[in-house]
Amino acid sequence: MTNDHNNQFSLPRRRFLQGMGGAGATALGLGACGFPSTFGYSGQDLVQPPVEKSKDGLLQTKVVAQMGSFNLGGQDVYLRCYNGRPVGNTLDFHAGDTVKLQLTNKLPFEPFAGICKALPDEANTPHGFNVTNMHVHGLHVSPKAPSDDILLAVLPAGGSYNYEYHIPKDHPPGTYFYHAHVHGSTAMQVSSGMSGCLIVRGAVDEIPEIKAAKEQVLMIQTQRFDKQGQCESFSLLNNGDKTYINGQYNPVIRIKKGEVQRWRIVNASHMVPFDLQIQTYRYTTTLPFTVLCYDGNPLPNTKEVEKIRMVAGNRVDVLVKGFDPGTYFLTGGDSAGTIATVIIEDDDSDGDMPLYAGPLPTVPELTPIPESEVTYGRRLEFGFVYGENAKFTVNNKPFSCDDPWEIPLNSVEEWDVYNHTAYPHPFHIHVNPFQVISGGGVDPGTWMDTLEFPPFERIKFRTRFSTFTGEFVFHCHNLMHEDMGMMQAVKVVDA
Ligand SMILES: [Cu+2]
Repeated sequence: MTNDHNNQFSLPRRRFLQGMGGAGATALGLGACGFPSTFGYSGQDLVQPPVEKSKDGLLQTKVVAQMGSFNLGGQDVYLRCYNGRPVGNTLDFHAGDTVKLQLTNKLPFEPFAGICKALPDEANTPHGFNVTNMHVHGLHVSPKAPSDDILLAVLPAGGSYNYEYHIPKDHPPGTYFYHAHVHGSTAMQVSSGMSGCLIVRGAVDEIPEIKAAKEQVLMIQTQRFDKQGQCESFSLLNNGDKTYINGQYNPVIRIKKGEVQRWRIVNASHMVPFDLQIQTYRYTTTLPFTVLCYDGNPLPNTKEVEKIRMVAGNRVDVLVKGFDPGTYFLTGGDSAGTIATVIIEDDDSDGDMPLYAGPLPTVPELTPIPESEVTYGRRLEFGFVYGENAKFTVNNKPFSCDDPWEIPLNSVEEWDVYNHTAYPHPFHIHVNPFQVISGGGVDPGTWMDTLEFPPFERIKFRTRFSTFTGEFVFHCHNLMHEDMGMMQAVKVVDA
């Protein structure tokens, strides 16, 4: 099941098989409900990941990074995961809350020199697959430990770290996600499923028509594994294969006639872009999405679209209404294009729910940035160095801990980024969202934290380095590229 649309480069074959006992392969040949799996139809209703909610302003949770045995799309697998499941628990809290997250690493032991101690070549070669840490993708929180510091490592075979995130009161309410982010093992771990949904609640959630909608989390992942159900080879990650939602292959999402649901969709793939569309077989009818938020950032007004493009790392909050009963398909996944089957049931017992369309509450942090506010402009370039030891670069250098760019707090910058390669490189920056000026396939003015970045194109955006000092990174969210060097640190300092 390999394809070539995302077969973006070939790597020297490296295999890391030592010490990996585990579940043997079971070629079932049958889908979970007895259909031959070649039909690509599992028939199971979509199951939500377990939800943990904040109480009195506090959410305390424990996340265990471990090897897990479970079944994915008919195959028994043995993969790196959180708490033994294909997808992490959903963490549901309000702007203004505190989240305390204890991460324990129970992956098998391996020696590790430290993220910043490896030699440059080693640092930018995939390695340390059992070393982990935590990143809260898109959250506007401090990058300093014990908050969102991705330069610290939690060592395998029992290491532990207590993260603490203080969510600002005016944090944009929407959908975010958490995932592993140790440079060298990010792609391996995220691909294998080490991610979970984050829900930040705020004013948007109080609009009556939105509040009334049943919520569904759609964590879309692209686990990769060999015939034994394991993934110990970095090059395996480059293959195309199935797309999963919440650890299920082609599950059924049911909507009653007249019902409105709110879907929180996360592209938690390590690299695959999705073009999501809900349509009937033969594409005769399409069910529109009403977009509330891109990357957790509420739009000024809802927007109705037929198709949603999501690169790895993007999230979208949408309303979906069941109009005409029938069977639809959520398409736009990887090699096997259907991600889910959507059944609109001929049952209007819950009545005709209004589909909200109109303005959404504004968030101060997302006030548009006029040119007059910009204090500094940068041009930068994403590149690729060919050769035996191929590297992905930012301004001609693969990642190093030694040269963070210093940026004074409260700077407002305009970045003009050029993709000087033949590969797409979804651009992602931590801590602060940015407002798109041009490029990236979104409307100018949209606030994002991850942006499509096609080959030989430019993206331009403005961003405020507000609220938080400390060191964090921007990088390519094709996490294979990140592990191979396409990352740069910035350090926001007191002015
Ligand atoms: Cu890239």
